[in-house]
Amino acid sequence: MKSTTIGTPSAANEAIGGVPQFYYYDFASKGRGEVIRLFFEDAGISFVDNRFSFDEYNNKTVEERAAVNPAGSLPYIDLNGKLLTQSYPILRYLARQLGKYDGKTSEEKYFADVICDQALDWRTRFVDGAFATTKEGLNPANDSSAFDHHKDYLMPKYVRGIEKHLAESPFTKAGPFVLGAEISYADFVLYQIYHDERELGGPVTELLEKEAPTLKKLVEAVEARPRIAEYFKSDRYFG
Ligand SMILES: N[C@@H](CCC(=O)N[C@@H](CS)C(=O)NCC(=O)O)C(=O)O
Repeated sequence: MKSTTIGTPSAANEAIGGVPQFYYYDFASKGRGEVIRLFFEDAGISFVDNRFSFDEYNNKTVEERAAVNPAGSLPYIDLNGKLLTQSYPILRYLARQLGKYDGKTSEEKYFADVICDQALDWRTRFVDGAFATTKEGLNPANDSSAFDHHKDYLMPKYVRGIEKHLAESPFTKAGPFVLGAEISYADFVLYQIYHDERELGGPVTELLEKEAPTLKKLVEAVEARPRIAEYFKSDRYFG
């Protein structure tokens, strides 16, 4: 496992209760875990980035995995002995500890959750297309037909649905983010599935250009966040 300390402890670390030990696959800058890294970067949270190679994690026993996460999956966080699991609940928890990134009213929180859920469905389909989860663990799929179907039908279906939702929302209309001028955790979730589609060769950028102007604006606004732009240029970012 590779372990790297990122950043220096800040007021944001104090607000969340320390410097998190973060555990995920060594999957460049992709995947569910990367959403949490983006959040850490944007919020100025120092963390220890622990990266398992696929073989290392796949070779762990069920008991070893369940000892830190009952679901046996990655990512998870150890925050001074407190184990946090499930990527989107982790984001919401951290957002609430910080008192930002989560919307202020019930209406705002609801809309961030609505968009997060659709991005979650999109990612599940993406992973089902591009990877195989078997008793040997998580590995790239050895047959490309499921990913072809994903790129041709499922990915455009999710992009069009999310675009419609965003374009019709009074919050996103004020833009550029899901909840308007202030970024929320849902923006990182949405950004990262776009990023991973793009990096794995899906025609998502062209689709955003032609059919999803609201989502395109949101993606550009995430990339323009000063700390995120700095991160993408740094040697911490692996594509
Ligand atoms: N709902 C979970 C899903 C986690 C998940 O499926 N993680 C994948 C990697 S992105 C994994 O660990 N797969 C292997 C497994 O579940 O055994 C979350 O968001 O954290």
